[in-house]
Amino acid sequence: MAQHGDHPTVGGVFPAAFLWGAATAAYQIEGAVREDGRGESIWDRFSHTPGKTHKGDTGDIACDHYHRWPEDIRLMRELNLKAYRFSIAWPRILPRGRGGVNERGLAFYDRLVDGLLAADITPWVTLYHWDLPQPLEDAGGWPNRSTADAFVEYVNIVSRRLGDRVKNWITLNEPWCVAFLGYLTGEHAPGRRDLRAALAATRTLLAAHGRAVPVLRANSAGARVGITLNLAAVYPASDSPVDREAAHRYDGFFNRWFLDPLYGRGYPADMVALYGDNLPPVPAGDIEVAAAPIDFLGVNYYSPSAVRHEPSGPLQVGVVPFPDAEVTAMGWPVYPRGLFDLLLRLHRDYPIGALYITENGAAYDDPPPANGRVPDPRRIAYYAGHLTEAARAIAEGVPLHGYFAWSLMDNFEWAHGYSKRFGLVYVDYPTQQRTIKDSGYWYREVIAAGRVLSPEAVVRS
Ligand code: IFM
Repeated sequence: MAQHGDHPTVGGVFPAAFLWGAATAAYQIEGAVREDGRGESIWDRFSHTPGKTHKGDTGDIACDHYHRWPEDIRLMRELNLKAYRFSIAWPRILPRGRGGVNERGLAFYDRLVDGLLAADITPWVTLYHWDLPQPLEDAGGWPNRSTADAFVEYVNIVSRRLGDRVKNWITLNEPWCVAFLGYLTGEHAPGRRDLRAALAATRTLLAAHGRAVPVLRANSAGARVGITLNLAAVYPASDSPVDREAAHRYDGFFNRWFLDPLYGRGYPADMVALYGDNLPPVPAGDIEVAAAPIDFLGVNYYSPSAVRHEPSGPLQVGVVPFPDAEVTAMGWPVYPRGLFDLLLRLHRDYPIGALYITENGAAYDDPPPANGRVPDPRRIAYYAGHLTEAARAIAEGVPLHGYFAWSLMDNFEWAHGYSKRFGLVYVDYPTQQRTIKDSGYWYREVIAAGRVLSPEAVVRS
């Protein structure tokens, strides 16, 4: 059998302590939505509303991870993962959103965490990956400030229970998506379309994050606490001053709106002016709360954005096709250099300290397994390209300490349902059979070698 040593390094080399992992999220994989006392989430409601998801797909069964987690941990071991990032389903813990703790929900995550630790895999827990309890949405959702109080209560309960064993905490996953896809474009649950509500949601999310940080520190000795943002690598479509200004506004909308408050600068003045009356007043103290010191920033990066000035719309920006880039099955341009540019920019512009790539990956139309194999060369190329750029950023001095592939396995891709496959592991949904794709075998060798190997380094056992 070929060993990884036989394969040439095509990209960079990673430090020995670099953390290698893969990520998932509760609603995307767990299924068992009505089991053991779990309450309804906004994604249950949304996906069961006709017309909201591809073919009406729901997370009712998903990857049945709620029952198959021991097998999934075995897969993680086979992939050589050192860390696993997963999220806790708030409605399993507090079915009504607040009050009335569901012991069986906590017990599930107890089992999962213990299973991971027994397998020598470090748990990285995301506390909110989009499955708000529906009763909290009925009470106003994220635009309502009291949702921050509810989040802090929930974080307190989870971290008191798991904080002795979980030491890496991510408060929120991609608050931009929560606020703008959930409350402005309506593509995601709860499907509202209201700029004022979306901006109010960002305000609550940042306060919720900041207030959760000391709670996590109090309940989990030695905890390392961070937040995960989906950040855009923004490029002006041309060198014209108007396109450059449009790119700056888009950066404000996507990146600075979260980064500036998190790192103590408050909301960016240009965006505050642009949003005008649509921005609800920011309560006194919120700016300080949002800037609670954190230990790392999680970065989710998939693709770049080329932006030009467009006269219509509140932001006056238009996203145009990225030049000369192939696209994934999501239609997202592949541009690994964007990851390098983004990491360097973060390191240069903000006092961030440690960075982790908490998601990176690609959906492709994989063939079903044949003879136990799923060849996915384009995904391997995607990973190789992005890891090469990550290594280059480290060589330039960026304190990047780890990388989580998205995703461990194919799963419920939100409004796209099961039509998009991001996994290192193929899931045949009717049988729930899992098959490690070639990219999974390749990633395993990369982890063992600590360097980016050629695509031929697919060692199957
Ligand atoms: O599947 C999602 C994940 O839940 C959040 N980040 C982007 C991924 C791919 O769209």
